[in-house]
Parts: sequence; structure tokens; C-alpha cells
Amino acid sequence: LALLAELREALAADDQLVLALQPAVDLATGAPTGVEALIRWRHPRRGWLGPSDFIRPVENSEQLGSFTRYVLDKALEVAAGWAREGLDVPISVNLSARSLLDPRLPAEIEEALRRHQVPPHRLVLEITETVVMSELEVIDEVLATLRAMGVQLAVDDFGTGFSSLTFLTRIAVDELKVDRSFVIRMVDSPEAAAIVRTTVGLAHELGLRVVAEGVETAEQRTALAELGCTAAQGYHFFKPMPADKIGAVLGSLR
Ligand code: G
Ligand code: G
Ligand code: MN
Ligand code: NA
Repeated sequence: LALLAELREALAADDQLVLALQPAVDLATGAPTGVEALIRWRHPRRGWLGPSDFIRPVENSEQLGSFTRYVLDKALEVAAGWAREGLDVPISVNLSARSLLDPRLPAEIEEALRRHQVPPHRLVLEITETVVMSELEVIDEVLATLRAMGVQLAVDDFGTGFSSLTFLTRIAVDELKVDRSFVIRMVDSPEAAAIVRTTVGLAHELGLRVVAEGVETAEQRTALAELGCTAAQGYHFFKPMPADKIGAVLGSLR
């Protein structure tokens, strides 16, 4: 596939794959609670590409490992800058479930954290449960090793088919991210609102943080606060932005 050959070039070129950064905020204070890294590809011929244009083929290729290491390295470079400025803000990185099948991943992440001098708790790995049962043992062990290192785990798209309740009984995690599909409908749909309320309650009962995703309106923000949700992310607060714009946002923390 041409795209995968081009990805190899992009990983070597170093200036084509860039991270857009989107803060999540505390609903009570408005202060940033964390920042999610979202990959974008500034393709020399095809223009700007988003994850939906290339993640699937990358996940099914032998380049997934290189790609994952690249994203983690870029994210930790950003986090190292914040650490130097005394900003205690975690960075969240989306991991393809398949990358968790590589038992070398924890050691690679440990090495990258050391190289960038980023404390492990400043890295949050966002995961979805999308792997088949036969592979669960490897993944559970990789995730348990990462968490024992002090890295934080978040369940992304929580409540959708890919991130189920069963997952929480197998893996100890730190954060639930309420899927955007429920947030979008919660103002009009009692069912969606009930799911958000239940997820928030579950997170509190388990002692986990909860972040609502895809908040686009003040109405959704108010509804979330009324349900006891403490943090949120979405265009209503901040759109994903280039790295050089994030400093001004995080500056409010100093
Ligand atoms: O940024 P955007 O909303 O277009 O992201 C679409 C999807 O791509 C989301 O599900 C997000 O989790 C995923 N995604 C974004 N960045 C990365 C990345 O660096 N690695 C992987 N594996 N997925 C990503
Ligand atoms: O699956 P994941 O939660 O990682 O997906 C994150 C994706 O959602 C990113 O691609 C990001 O660009 C997108 N996103 C972030 N905030 C909003 C929002 O308020 N509305 C919509 N429609 N998409 C959003
Ligand atoms: Mn995510
Ligand atoms: Na999500």
C-alpha cells in the first residue's frame, strides 16, 4: 500500500506527523486537568490527514510499533517541556489495542520516560477494549506492568461496545472517558443521560476520575455538572490545537 510506504518516510522525516493537543478542564474551576494528544499527518502531497485516514492500515501493518513509539516520543517531548516549566499536567496518548500485544512495550515506555525525564504519572494511556479473547492475557499483563510502573490508564470511549464493564474487572485503571455519543444526546435523551449519570457514579464508586468527551454546548456542560461529572473535554472548551498554542492555556495553572 502506498500509504504505508509514505508512513515510513513520514516517520523518518520527523516533521510530517504532528500532535494536536486538546485540554480537558475541571468543570468547577475551568482549569486544565490534562491534555490529550491527537495525531495529524501533514502529508507532502495529500494535505492534512486525520487518524481516520490512516490509523486502520497502520494498525494492521508491521509499522504499528514504530508509529506507537513515535507518538509516545513526541508526547513525552511535550510533557518534558511542561515539567521543566513546573507544570503538573498529564498528557494522554491514544494507544491502538494491537500495540498492547507487544510485550516489549512497557520497557520501551520506561526507557522513553527516563530519556525525557518525565515522571510516569504524567503519562496517561487511553485504551479501548477491541481485542479478541485469545489475546487478553498478553494485554492484561502489559497493562498491569505499565500501571505498576506508575503510568496511568484511561478507558476511552467508555460505554460503547469496545469498552465494556468486564474490562474494569480485569484491569485496574485510573480514569473513565464517557463516550461522546452519550454526551451529544444527554440533553434530549433520558437514556443517554442515565448512562452518563451511571458512568459518573461508577467512577466515583471505584475511585476513578471521569472525563466527559465531546462537550460542544453550554447546555451539555451544565447537565454534566448537575450529574456530578467533574471534568470534560470538547469544542465548547478547547479544540485540538498546535503545540505552540497550548502554553497560553496551561499558563493559567501557574
Ligand atoms: O483526532 P480525531 O478526533 O480525528 O481522532 C479520531 C480517532 O483517532 C480517535 O478515536 C482517537 O482516539 C484516535 N487517535 C488519535 N490520535 C491517535 C494516535 O496517536 N494513535 C492512535 N492509535 N489513535 C489515535
Ligand atoms: O476516540 P477518542 O475519544 O480518542 O476521539 C477523540 C476525537 O474526538 C479526536 O479526534 C478529537 O478531534 C475529537 N473531538 C474532540 N472534541 C470534540 C467535540 O467537542 N466534538 C466532536 N465532534 N469531536 C471532538
Ligand atoms: Mn481518546
Ligand atoms: Na473517546
